[in-house]
Amino acid sequence: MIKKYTYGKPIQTDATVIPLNATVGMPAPFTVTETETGVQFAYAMDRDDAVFGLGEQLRGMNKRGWIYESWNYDDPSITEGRSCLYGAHNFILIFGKKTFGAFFDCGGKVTFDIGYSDPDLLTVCAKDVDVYVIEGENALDIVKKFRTLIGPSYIPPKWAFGYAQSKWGYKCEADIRTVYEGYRREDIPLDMIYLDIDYMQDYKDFTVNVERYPDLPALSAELKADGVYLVPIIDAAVKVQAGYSVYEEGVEKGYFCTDKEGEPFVIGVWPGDSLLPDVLNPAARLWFGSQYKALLDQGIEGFWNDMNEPAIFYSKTRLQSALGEVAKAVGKNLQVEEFNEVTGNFHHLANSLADYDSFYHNAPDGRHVHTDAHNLYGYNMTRGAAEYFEEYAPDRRFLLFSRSSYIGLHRYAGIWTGDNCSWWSHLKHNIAMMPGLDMCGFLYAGADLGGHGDRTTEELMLRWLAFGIFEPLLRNHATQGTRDQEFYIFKDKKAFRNLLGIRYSILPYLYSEFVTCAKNGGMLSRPLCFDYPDDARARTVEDQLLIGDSIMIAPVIEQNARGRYVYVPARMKMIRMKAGDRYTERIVEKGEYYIEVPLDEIVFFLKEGKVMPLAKPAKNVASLDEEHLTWLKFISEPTQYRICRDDGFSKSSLENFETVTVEP
Ligand code: MIG
Repeated sequence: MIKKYTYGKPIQTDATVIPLNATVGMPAPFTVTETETGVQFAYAMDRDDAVFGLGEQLRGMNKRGWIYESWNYDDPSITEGRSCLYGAHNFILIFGKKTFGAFFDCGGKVTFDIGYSDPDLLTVCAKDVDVYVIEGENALDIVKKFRTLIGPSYIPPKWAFGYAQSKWGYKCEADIRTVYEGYRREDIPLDMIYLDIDYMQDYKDFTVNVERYPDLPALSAELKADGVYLVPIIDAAVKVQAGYSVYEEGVEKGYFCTDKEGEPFVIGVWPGDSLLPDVLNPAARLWFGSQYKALLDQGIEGFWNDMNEPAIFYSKTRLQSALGEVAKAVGKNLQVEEFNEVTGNFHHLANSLADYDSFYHNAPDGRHVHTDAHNLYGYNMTRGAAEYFEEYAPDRRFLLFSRSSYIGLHRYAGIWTGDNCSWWSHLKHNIAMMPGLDMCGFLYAGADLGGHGDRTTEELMLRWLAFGIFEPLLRNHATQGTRDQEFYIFKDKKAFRNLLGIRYSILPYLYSEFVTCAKNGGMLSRPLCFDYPDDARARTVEDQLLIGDSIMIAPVIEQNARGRYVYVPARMKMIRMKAGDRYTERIVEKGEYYIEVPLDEIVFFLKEGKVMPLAKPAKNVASLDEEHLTWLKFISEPTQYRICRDDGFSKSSLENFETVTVEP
């Protein structure tokens, strides 16, 4: 049962796909009060209630005990004390005495105080918002109802489930070849190499620097023939430069965001002075999407969209005024207060509210100041590309994912979770974030494996990989200037080869489960309590996950650990894998165990009554042999499994499932 309530005049977000009439009255079980800035929804939590959801957010799986903001933000240092990240996923699931879901559909800022101000009180504050209260039989049923409301999830081509190497710092064709050859030389699987902003000419979207990449189509074709795809980045802002067609055409058509007076609003990001395409205007959105053709025509089939919160280093106007203030101080003997004032001009240039308050969108439902539609920007930038791909090749699936997002984007693309660090705490955070993302429809998702900022270690890489092989988006990415973290540079290459090989062995399972969940609103990763709701202990487990219908994982997330304690909520079969075709199994009863997990092994648990297909390890998705599958099984009677037999590329073949009966 879903009920909708409307407060104020919400902006059209297109988050939902099923039209509902608003109900009059209280959105029980919330109580509502008007505040100076909008409306507050309150719910008194029971002592043992857990609160899940919020997708890409900070802290644990259970969100209780902190205050969160939905305000898409380019955060170069993700630490525990913060309140917002790159996405706004305003769905929460209260799990406990009363289990129910709520979605706060609003393009602007929303605050979730989940036991921060008062440990037992949940409050949500917003302005101009549609609230959906969702009831159902149990947690998963509520999630499924919500997902029906917001529509099915994006499904990328199958090769996007392979392993990807990325780094900001690969500058030219030779660098790409080094990576490709490194993986091939050490016989470590590889499906994708990413191109960061250095492939562009002067950071101009949809251009290629031909000195660095003399023949991108040839390079792309050559690598693709060996199953390796090139995936370039696209930034949100467009460089201001005479003669640059995207800039000139956009200005001529009035497709960029404007200031109060209707003049293009100039910001500074990587290309220097730049303009933001007005992606809330459907015509401008599709026009921006159609620019991807320049790269599609060169054989590119996948993209990652960056800087689309939108991130702003500075606005031209405010930078000029800051520089003016500094100029006035030149040669002066400044008192401390004056010094603070002068330098303060520079402290808040990036991503400032003053700037977000200064430009406008021409949306179908009117002209909006950006602040009110802020969280919809990255969503619509990415949607534009997806809408164009549909025109370009209607039945073809392209790889597309975004940094910034809002619920609704999940129908068009995936996301990655932004600039994490090579910290053990961020590995743990990665695990905690996955179920929230799944609840909100973002199934094709993942974090920068090994960490984006700071210095990784071989041990952290291996442990992160041992978790990452269960995540749909498996990409090793790091920022410029950090220690190299390509797998082939580490000492124990065999360990990387074997662990990553297991990803390909479990791919028939992961992929079938993914496609099923994307279509029917299921969750690929779930907190333990979703499957074991009456188990009080299961509700507190923050570092184990159920993955798909058959298995549970318990990754090692501590430095120098030889293993870890695992809570087994029911009788299961423990699988210890050295490689996809080399493993041992042992039945474990419900309880807590210390499990040894060497760095070059993966341990996971098969639920009783379930089976799981296994393929032989492969060097990439293209060469995966899915005809000769073996089965992991913990069954006493013949058991059916639905395996996806699509062609990996088309939308129409996604209907092809084969039901296999596995004998005990
Ligand atoms: O201001 O393109 O999150 O993955 O490597 C930084 C350079 C811009 C941020 C992305 C990161 C990417 C980087 N980008």
